[in-house]
Amino acid sequence: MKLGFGFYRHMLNDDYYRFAKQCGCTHAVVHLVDYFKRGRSNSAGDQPVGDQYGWGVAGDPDALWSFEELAALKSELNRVGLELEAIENFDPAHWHDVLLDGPKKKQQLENLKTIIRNIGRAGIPVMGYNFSIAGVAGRVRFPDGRGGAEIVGMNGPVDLPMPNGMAWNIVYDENAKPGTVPTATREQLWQRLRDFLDAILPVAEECGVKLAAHPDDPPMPTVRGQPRLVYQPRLYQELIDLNSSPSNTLEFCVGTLAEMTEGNLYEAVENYSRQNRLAYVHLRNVRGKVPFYKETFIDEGEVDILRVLRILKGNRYDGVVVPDHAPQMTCTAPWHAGMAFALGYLRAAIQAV
Ligand SMILES: [Mn+2]
Repeated sequence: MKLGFGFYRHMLNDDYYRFAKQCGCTHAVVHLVDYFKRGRSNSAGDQPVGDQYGWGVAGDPDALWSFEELAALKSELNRVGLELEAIENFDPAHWHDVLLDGPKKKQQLENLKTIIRNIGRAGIPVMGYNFSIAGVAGRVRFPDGRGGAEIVGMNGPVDLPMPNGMAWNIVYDENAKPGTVPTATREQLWQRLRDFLDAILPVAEECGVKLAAHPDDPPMPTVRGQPRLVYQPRLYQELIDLNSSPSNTLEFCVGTLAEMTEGNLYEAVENYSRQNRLAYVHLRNVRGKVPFYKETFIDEGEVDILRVLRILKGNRYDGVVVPDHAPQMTCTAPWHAGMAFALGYLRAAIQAV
């Protein structure tokens, strides 16, 4: 297994590259979406949480990620000795109507194909995505992690309706007419996913790109009044069974699986890694289940991290493992310290198994 570093957009510079390398990472997972663009309550110093207004404002709908910028990013990372394993998440500017089944859906599916072709041509093996109407919404900060660390979690269901112009917890149209996004049915949502996979997977397969699905975080049946796809471990199987393409894979988030109310985490890790469907793994620790849980430091919480790694190894998983989030630590560099702690623990754990 390989240790990966998750770069948010504002971290794409030499200082962060060197920091990742110094932590022992060999691989990079890059978020090209700027989650913090004009966010009202969402600072770039931590993982994005936001409030009812979402994380911030989407990118430029006409600026599709080009081959040139992807290839330049890859060579920049290679120069410091990091492999670019995956791009994580589409920009809502590029696919809001794919999620919402809106009028621009057809054009946006074509645009996503262009992005996938560019990713493939640049030699990046994985595109991670999270097919979710409300996205990573409804989480809050708590001041009471170990030693008074600030941590993130959920403190009850959040079903306040989404305003028009918002998808995936980001505003894509600041001039949308007043009102809220109509609630989709569960069947409609699965049909939208099917349309997306049917359109994109053949292109991804042709280009040698794996399309990797993140489960719903937080894994509630509904968030902001909208249904969710993968909010129990068994629902990952339904996603896999929708399309037999080898590019139909998982961005396997162990922390999110641990927050789910049904099933057994270790059986889920065993089941999906045995099927050889994991494109890459998010690994962090957590205490509790939705709608009441808290992310914790990686060495506490309810997930036996070493047991998860042993199961992965037993099924010959040889891909990238990346801490998707880590609690901040009290010092002059809270994000760096929290991430270095998680990475050091994971590096030792990978060596130990
Ligand atoms: Mn995750």
